Amino acid sequence: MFKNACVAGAGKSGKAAAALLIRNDVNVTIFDQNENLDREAVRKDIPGGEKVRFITGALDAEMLKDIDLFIMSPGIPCDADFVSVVKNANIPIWGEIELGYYYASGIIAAITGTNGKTTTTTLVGDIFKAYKDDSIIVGNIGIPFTEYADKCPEGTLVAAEISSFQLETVHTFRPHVSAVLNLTPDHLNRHYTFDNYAKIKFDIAMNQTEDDYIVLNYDDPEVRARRNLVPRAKVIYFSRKEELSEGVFVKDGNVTIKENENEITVLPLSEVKILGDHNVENVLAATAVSYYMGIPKEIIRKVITSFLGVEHRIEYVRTLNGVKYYNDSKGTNPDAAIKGINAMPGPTYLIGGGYDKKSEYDEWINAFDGKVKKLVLLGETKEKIAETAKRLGFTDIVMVDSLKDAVAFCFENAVEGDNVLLSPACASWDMFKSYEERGKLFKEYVNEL
Ligand code: UMA
Repeated sequence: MFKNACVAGAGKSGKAAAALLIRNDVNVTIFDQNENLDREAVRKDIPGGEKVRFITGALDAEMLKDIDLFIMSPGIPCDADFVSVVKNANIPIWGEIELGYYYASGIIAAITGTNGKTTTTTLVGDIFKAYKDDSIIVGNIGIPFTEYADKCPEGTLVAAEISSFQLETVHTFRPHVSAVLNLTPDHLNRHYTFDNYAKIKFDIAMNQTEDDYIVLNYDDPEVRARRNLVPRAKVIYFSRKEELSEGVFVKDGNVTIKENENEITVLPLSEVKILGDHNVENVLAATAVSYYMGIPKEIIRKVITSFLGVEHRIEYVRTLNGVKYYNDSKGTNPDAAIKGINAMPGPTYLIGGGYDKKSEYDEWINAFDGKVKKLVLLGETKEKIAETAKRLGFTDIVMVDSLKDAVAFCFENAVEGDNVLLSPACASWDMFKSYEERGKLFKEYVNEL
């Protein structure tokens, strides 16, 4: 048992971790590199927070005296300068997911991949809730695992969205069913190489045993090529394009499970309301994860066919003067943004740009496919995206200083039949707290027009 823990990062993840530790009689110190951290505001957000000790700015060995556990928030890179101080003091370093797992008694389905995590996790969580109403949806989706981990009764079904950042600091975390939905380059400023990023994603399976399952995308060559990174779990493939000898796929327009020569028809794709090929993949993955978590197919069908999608993912906002506005703020990397533009039915004013994750934008721009009337750019990456676009022969570009200006420009110029899509291909952290804040502001500006 731990006595004195230090939690690095006073965001959502750190505050929930601190609260769980306090509930379990552990003394908590919060460390945050932001010297101007509003300690009182943080205290208020944590039940029992009046007891929390704070360290801000830099960390030294003396400050860690008596600390026997160090919790890292996902946004802090594992090679941050202060981490060597913690390592030299021989203090175990866990992430918030590992901490939640240590205190949890649920059965976990953990979903990772570059894109589709939020939609798939929401679908899986909704299916769990329809089966057992005390089920929970947690993780990178914006609800820390530690908020619920130690409060759940034995056997609670947990749908967890897990990011590569969170997987860097798990040690014993063992989901019963895991999933890697797809792999395209993302977060390379943190993970340096695509191969390194992909390996971290497969760490979701590192503690799974022969009794567990991992759901993998058969159609994604980068995922399939890494099948050997799964040490023990049984691999269940899903495919949108091929009928598999075993796994989950589309046959005669139906989502179908094939297991030990048995074919089970789950639902007709024609009844699915969320649009696009990427959503067919999310439906197949959610079916596979839920089925191997033991949920009956009738429940899987009922939930999937009534699902209308998640906020900030190609979310319809309103129609004004015949122009349709869509919020795809969760398009935080080029691959996700390609899905956004692919889903547009016609000419589009595309708002892009944001925090620089060292991504390349060529494939995104090549996917414009004659649909983009104007590319409206803002944020840290606007010059880089503009240079790439011009090199590829796309010159219909406008630079703006704010999201509000971007919305105003689109409103003034778009004509009946056009679409306005916020799908930035970048994270939000240069100008906003989160992609949620960016998406909410976009909707606010659009609704004020
Ligand atoms: N901080 C430091 N040093 C750093 C970085 C941050 O001290 O180097 C401090 C900041 O001053 C701040 C706190 O840490 O006080 C912020 O911590 P955080 O960045 O981990 O953010 P949280 O609010 O705790 O949110 C985190 C996840 N954020 C990140 O991974 C960046 C949220 O994922 C997640 O929903 C939440 O925990 C609950 O689990 C967001 C995300 O953008 C949605 N994820 C990335 C993505 O989806 O691409 C991976």
